[in-house]
Amino acid sequence: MAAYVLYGSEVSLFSGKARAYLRWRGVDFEERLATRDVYRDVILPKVGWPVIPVVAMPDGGVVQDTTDIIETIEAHMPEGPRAIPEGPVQGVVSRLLDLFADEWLVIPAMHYRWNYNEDWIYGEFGRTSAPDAPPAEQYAIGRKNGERFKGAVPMLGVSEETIPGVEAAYEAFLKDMTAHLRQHPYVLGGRPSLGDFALNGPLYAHLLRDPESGRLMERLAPGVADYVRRVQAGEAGDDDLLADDGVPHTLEPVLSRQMNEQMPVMVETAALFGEWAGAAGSGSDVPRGLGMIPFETGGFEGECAARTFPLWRLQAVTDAIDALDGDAKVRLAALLERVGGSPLMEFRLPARLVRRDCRLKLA
Ligand SMILES: N[C@@H](CCC(=O)N[C@@H](CS)C(=O)NCC(=O)O)C(=O)O
Repeated sequence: MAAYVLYGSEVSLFSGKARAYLRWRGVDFEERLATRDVYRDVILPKVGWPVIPVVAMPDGGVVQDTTDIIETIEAHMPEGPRAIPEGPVQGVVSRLLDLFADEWLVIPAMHYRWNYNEDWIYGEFGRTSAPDAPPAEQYAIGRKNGERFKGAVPMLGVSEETIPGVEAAYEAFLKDMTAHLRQHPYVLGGRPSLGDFALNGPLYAHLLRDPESGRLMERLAPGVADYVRRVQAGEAGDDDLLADDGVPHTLEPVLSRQMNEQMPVMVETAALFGEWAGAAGSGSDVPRGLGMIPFETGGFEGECAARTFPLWRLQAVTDAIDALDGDAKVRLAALLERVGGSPLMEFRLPARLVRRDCRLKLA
């Protein structure tokens, strides 16, 4: 029996991130499909709410949340290359990409899935949930399960007004990544690291594997499609990360888009979180959303939910910035200035978050 079990599915964005990491790290794991029986017998009793991926550890404990999974396994396996770079500026950039991939590229990932692949994905959801049921029953089950996810699409800000912007921003991202990958096989140089696993979430399960989305990626950015496959396969890479804690210049357009588009949403969400936290006691469960806020993507304006989970990833970024010494701080400040992210050097959440029992809470 394998030491670790990944409960997940091929259709799941975050399972793809965890799987790519586990393969790259050479972790002794097996993947079990998150069927309805697995939700009932494992996920709900151990995690408390229906979510994947979940990793069962050798000691019987479970970890939910991909970045926690990566951090926990890294701590269990002290030998070998680190997923989270030891170079301090590379570490901050990795945390930024983790935030961007998980919580911003989820917008095109969900848009293309639900607006171009809807019927197909119902079948996939059904095959995951009830692998032994006949196709018509699977489709019906998939439709029912899929409603919860489809309902998240407008919350992410995808609407008639914003769809042209969502698509323009995604296509611009593909262009920037194509240019980057011509110079470097991975985001930070010659081998994968956290940012690559994070990008593999939206880019693999939704944007490459969903048929219509995959056709688009193959047509517009075959180099990105190849990269997504390499990272998903757990490829080791032939070289190390860039020397001297360097960050490739070709990554800067991606970081610029994050600063222009995602950071204003983070700042607005943080302000609402501050208001909420002012009236909530320590240890309170943080609501998943705090109302609707304006946002902009690809030059189009709309509204999206002020989702709180991204603040948890943002806190990891600012914690990494707080841990920098003088020289690294100067180097990061110069990079952030070039990408329009200088305010991040000073910006901090109005209250701290913790994650306990697989839930986000006020510290
Ligand atoms: N931050 C979590 C996100 C996990 C997540 O959103 N998983 C999706 C499937 S890819 C899910 O099960 N969502 C259910 C929900 O959020 O209610 C992680 O990194 O693991």
